[in-house]
Parts: sequence; structure tokens; C-alpha cells
Amino acid sequence: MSYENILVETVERVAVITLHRPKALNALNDALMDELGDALLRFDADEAIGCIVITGTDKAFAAGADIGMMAGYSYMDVYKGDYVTRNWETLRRVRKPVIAAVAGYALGGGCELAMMCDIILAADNARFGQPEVKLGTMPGAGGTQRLPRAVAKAKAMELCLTGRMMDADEAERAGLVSRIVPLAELRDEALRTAATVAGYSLPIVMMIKESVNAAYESTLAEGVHLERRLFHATFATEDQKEGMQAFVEKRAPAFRHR
Ligand code: CO8
Repeated sequence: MSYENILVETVERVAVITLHRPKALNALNDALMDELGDALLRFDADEAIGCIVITGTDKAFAAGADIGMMAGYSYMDVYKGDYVTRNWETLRRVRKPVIAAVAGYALGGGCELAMMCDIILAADNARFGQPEVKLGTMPGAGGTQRLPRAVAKAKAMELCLTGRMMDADEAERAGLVSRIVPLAELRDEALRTAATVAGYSLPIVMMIKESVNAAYESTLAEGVHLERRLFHATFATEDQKEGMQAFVEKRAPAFRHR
């Protein structure tokens, strides 16, 4: 598949996907989402890649689903899943870690896309919001579900009901983003973070991602049980032997399964 709405590149073991509809503030249309889904699955299957970064421009990560595209859709268009809703959940199938590097607007579907990623790094000019209510619709890609889990109910409810945007400082205080970095350093910092993750044992990193995600979809007892089983499973890997042996021998580990 050739890409017209995203740019892809690899930097050693890190894949970078840049949303690329700058004139429309990276509004997410069906073509872009098809391409993003294709690229994500391709990098997830690529043994040379250990971590994926999704980013946008300095002005917008993504200003939401493409309103012009959606404006004329009927109930049946969207319900049948041929339009708008197709390919939005592809990101959830990715087993390698995905980092959202967010500068500028992350609104509506753009905010939801960032929240589907495993880590959100925010530039100091980032702005997050779920303004769908202003358009006579509502979040449709997890905004009403993931935002309350990230920032608690009161703030999520306020953002969804008023359409107010929150800046990077507020988003960090609320727990939506892991860190804020100066805009000029966002890309380098995202690459550095991704390279750190990609330098570890890939199966171990995948187990950690699976286990942390289980915290959102299970009871505490179920989550702790899964964590214990995955912890046990790490002892079946060569990389656990190597990691611990390297520590004992006071040397850097050379993980085999990267
Ligand atoms: N869709 C389409 N085009 C857009 C969008 C968008 N979401 N956002 C911006 N654009 C376009 C503008 O139309 C404009 O195009 P043009 O130059 O041709 O007129 C260009 O981008 C630049 O935008 P502005 O001139 O408006 O730039 P400003 O800096 O003045 O304003 C804003 C920036 C505040 C971000 C403003 O553009 C804005 O409010 N955009 C809309 C934000 C929004 O409402 N987003 C939510 C959309 S609905 C949604 O995301 C539902 C998700 C459901 C997913 C369900 C899947 C399962």
C-alpha cells in the first residue's frame, strides 16, 4: 500500500509514523486511517522494529475526525462501519509499544487516537479536548471511556460536555500525558524514549504492555493474577537469564530477542 496521508520512516529499531494532512490540521479521514492501520500492522510484524512513534506537525497532532467527510454521512453509513468507524481500533491490535508525540491540537478523534497509544509525550504547546458536543455529536473512538480512566470523571465529564480544551500543563497534572517537553525537543525526546524501549527484550516489553493494559480491563485480582503468570513466563526466556546474569557480572545485557 502506498501512503499519501502519512509519512513513515525508521530510525534503527524505532518506526515513526507522521500524520500528514497539514493543511487540514491532520484531520483524520478514512484514507488516512486506512493507511495508519496498514503501517501499524506492518511495523508490528516487522522484526527489525521494537517501538512505534505516532506524531503530527508542530501545529496539530490531529484536530479530530474529518468533519467535511462526516458531514454528509447517514446513520447507515456509519453504523455499517464502512465509513468513519472502520480501522479505528487497529491500534489496539498492536502488541509493540506505541508512543504518541503530541504537539498542537489533539482534539476529538485526535485526542482519542493519542489515548489509544501506550505513552503520550506532549510538547508544551499541546492542547487536548473532546469538542464533538459543539458539532452535535459525541466522542466515538473511546473518548468517553479512556478520558475518565486517564483524568477521572469530573474533568473528563467537563471536557466532553463543554468542549473546553486543556493545555499541556493541565493534561500533565491530570495524568493524561506522561511528560511535557519543549516543542523543539519533542521529536528527539520521543525517539530517545522509543529507542530506550526498543533496546530491551521485545517479548518482555510486550508482556509489560499486556499487563499494564489489563489494569484497565479487569478486576484487581484478575490483573494481579495475569501479572503473576506473565512474571513467571519471563523466567522461560533467554533474556531474563541474560538480564540477571549481566547484572551479577556488572556488565550491560545483550538481549537476544529484540
Ligand atoms: N476536520 C476537517 N477539517 C479540519 C478539522 C477537522 N476536524 N479541523 C481543522 N480543519 C481544517 C479547517 O477546516 C481549515 O481548512 P481550510 O484552511 O481549508 O479552511 C484548516 O484545517 C485550518 O483550520 P482553522 O482555519 O480552523 O485553524 P484555526 O487555527 O483557526 O483553528 C481549531 C484550529 C481550533 C483546531 C479548529 O480548526 C477546529 O475547531 N477544528 C475542529 C476541531 C473539532 O471539532 N474536532 C472534533 C471533530 S469530530 C471527531 O473527531 C469525532 C471523532 C469520532 C471518531 C469515531 C471513529 C470510530
